[in-house]
Amino acid sequence: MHKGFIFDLDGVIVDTAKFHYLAWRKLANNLGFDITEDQNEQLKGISRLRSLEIILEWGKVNLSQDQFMEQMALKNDNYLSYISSMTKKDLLPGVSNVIDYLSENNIPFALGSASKNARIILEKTGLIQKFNAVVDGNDVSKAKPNPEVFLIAASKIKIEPENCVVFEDSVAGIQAANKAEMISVGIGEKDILNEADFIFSDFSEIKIDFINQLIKSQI
Ligand code: B16
Ligand code: MG
Repeated sequence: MHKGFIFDLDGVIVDTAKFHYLAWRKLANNLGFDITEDQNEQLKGISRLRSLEIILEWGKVNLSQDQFMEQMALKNDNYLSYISSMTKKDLLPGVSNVIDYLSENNIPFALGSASKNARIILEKTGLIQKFNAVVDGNDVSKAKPNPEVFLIAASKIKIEPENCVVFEDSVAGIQAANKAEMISVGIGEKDILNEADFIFSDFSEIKIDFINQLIKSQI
């Protein structure tokens, strides 16, 4: 039985959540309100468009369609300026060990991210060539917690969903993986990601032994 792995991007491979937060906060502040880190938690894994809708609800701000599109583009320009200087030094601790191990052992793995900027980040961090497939916000019509992004990723690496393992930092992403009947591995805080099958605070806690047990279906 062959196993495949699917990585979320923001918060799993790179810590871009902080840049999303800075850019959303700037937008909110310009519209006359603020957003907290707890609120930002609810935006993890959520698409850009849906995130802006939620933020405007929080701030009780109504925008015309044109203003909405303008604010969304401004947010992305700010976000792109924050990520412009990223390099492989920005990979989160321990993640490249796991990626290299899978790659060296010919275990298929894909990216499954809500971000439309995923390819830029994979290029900047030197990972784009290593992934067998990249599925991002440009490829999906239904956002996490809908499992679409992970199901497309599984089909691209030709592995049955129940044989896929998903690494995710967001509640919506863990729910998406569970709905797809994949094994969900939460990267982050235990009390937030309690729906995951396994939880680690980051990849440096994940031993190659654990990866091997997953590959051999021993856990
Ligand atoms: P973009 P992931 C998600 O990426 C982020 O967690 C979420 O905060 C962001 O709004 C979304 O991507 C869209 O990102 O604006 O770059 O298209 O965690 O699914 O890799
Ligand atoms: Mg994420």
